[in-house]
Amino acid sequence: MIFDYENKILQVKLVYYGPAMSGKTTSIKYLFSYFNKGEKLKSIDSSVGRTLFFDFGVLNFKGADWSLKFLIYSATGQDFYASTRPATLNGVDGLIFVVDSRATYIQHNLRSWNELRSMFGDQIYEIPIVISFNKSDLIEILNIENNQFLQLIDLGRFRYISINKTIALRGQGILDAFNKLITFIFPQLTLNMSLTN
Ligand SMILES: Nc1nc2c(ncn2[C@@H]2O[C@H](COP(=O)(O)OP(=O)(O)O)[C@@H](O)[C@H]2O)c(=O)[nH]1
Ligand SMILES: [Mg+2]
Repeated sequence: MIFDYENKILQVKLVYYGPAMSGKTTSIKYLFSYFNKGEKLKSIDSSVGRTLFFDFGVLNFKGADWSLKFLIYSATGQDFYASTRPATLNGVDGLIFVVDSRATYIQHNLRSWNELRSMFGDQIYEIPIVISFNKSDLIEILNIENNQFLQLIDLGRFRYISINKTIALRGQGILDAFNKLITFIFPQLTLNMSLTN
């Protein structure tokens, strides 16, 4: 978090993290289009539509006194580009971990989670995190594998954690997840502030 006292701007860094193809870009695209800022989101895609480096965009909210500037990134799941990830995660204020909820993806989810964990060590327990079980249109209820995932990541150790179901394709749950994360970071904040530029 960066405080710009002169201009009264608080800069906050949020990262959508998770395995390749879990729905990070779809989630961020929905978020930006919801705030009518679709054109502000930059995605660097390959010819097959995967995010090669990251998505990046800025959302500005004008408060009564201070303004909030959210820098929003997604971190790629591709192993080949693993070296771009630590820079993206540097100084992060909150994470949305996007899980592919389908049972057969548990290993992908766990591998991505362990990667994340290895970059933060025990510091991860201090970072506000929302876990989004995405593609929940493709499952009936949270399955055994999803529950296994939650057990393996040791939920009880986190200071701020929330479990959320999303269907990024339809925008379902995306705003809730975002609001939850913001509330963890700023417990006093009500996000009915108006958007600027
Ligand atoms: N059925 C379904 N498909 C989704 C959902 N979210 C994303 N997808 C699809 O999953 C694929 C990967 O999504 P993308 O956002 O590019 O994943 P990323 O690699 O994590 O950025 C795309 O074909 C999306 O349309 C969802 O909630 N349900
Ligand atoms: Mg992507």
